[in-house]
Amino acid sequence: MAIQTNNSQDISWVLAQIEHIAQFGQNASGITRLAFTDDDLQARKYIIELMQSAGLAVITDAIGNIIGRYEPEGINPEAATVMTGSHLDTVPSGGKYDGVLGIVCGLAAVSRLKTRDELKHPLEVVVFAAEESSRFSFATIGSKAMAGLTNPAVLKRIKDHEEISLASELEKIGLKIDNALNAARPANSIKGFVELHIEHGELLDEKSINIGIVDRVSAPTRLKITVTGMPGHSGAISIAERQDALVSASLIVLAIRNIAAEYEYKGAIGTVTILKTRPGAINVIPGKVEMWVDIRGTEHESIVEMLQEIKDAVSSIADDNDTAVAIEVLASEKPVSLSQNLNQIIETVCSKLRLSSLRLDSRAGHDAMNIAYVAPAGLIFVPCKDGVSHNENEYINPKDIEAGLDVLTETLYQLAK
Ligand code: HGY
Ligand code: MN
Ligand code: MN
Ligand code: MN
Repeated sequence: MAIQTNNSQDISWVLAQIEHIAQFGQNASGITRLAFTDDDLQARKYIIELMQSAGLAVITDAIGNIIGRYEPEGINPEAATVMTGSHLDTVPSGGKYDGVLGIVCGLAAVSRLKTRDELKHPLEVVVFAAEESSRFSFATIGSKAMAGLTNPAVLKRIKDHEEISLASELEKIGLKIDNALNAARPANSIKGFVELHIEHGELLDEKSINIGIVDRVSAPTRLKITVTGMPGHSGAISIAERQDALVSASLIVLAIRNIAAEYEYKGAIGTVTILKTRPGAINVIPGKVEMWVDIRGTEHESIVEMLQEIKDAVSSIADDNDTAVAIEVLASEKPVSLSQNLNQIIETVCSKLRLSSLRLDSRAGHDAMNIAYVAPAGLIFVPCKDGVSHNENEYINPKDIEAGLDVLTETLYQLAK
């Protein structure tokens, strides 16, 4: 059942909720709460309880986003919504703050604003479904659908590594993937969206800055590279005769790392994050290697240039090692600039609260990058200790959470009054 401290507006309630939600998917090496798994469904159920006990009207939309809505008395029912929120799903062995911070602080901020009058807009807190690409290798599924950026044919092809489809996971919660388009919000129905999130990075912590205000959000380009050689007896084939797919793949991993090191100060970066060898037997020369590459960037030109350099390097390595190679582009999203007007409001709120702030780019992707297509969107960062995230040791100092909650509350108030 929900933990209820005396009021859901204060920081002790926020910290207690973060700890409580961390239990869903907690394992020996962090938190693994992948989208629509039982742990995620339990966490979703808990948040719905929290929203209901906070007096919000709760619905689940056609793609599985959970929306808690507060409608102040006497407002124009057509008034556009002021929205906040983030995600509940995690990466494998992730931390307790990534995503959850934005949801719990969103609820606390709405609880604070309920006590204020002069509100002229409804407030919504959203749990975006399947934000992390960890399960389906497809990022921000829920907020893409809300922003109308979804293609049903693409959604129907989405499967996880065990071939379980997104469609069947949605059915588990009573949703039909054919209806996913209904999650799209009508134009101008969202007055503004503000997400509070841990900085995936060390900048604020290193510079001892209280608040990050995000100007641009990196978007992912993702590749699947398949290297094909010739399997053979690992004891019987001479080195010169081999077509060893893993040797080519290893050189490709290093080449991508070196190219990324060249581009990281030009607004793009790339990482080989998953590698599978076939047949994976100790006495067989690997005949096939599949690898997945995660490219992020805020400069579209640099991403295009880096991609070309990677393609050139991959084909020459494959040739030199007598192996074949195929590159499949799985995703290619454009970097997104967030609302300068909204960032101005956030900056003014920070100075009124005597908090230091820094404009920065987000090297990670976030739901805000999709909502930015249909509404002014803002993304507020709080310092991430030593820049460690997507890791069980992810940590935010409670005083930074408090500052983030104050800035979120006042920014939402500026939009909703
Ligand atoms: O992968 C990301 O950029 C974010 O953590 N969803
Ligand atoms: Mn994340
Ligand atoms: Mn996140
Ligand atoms: Mn996010």
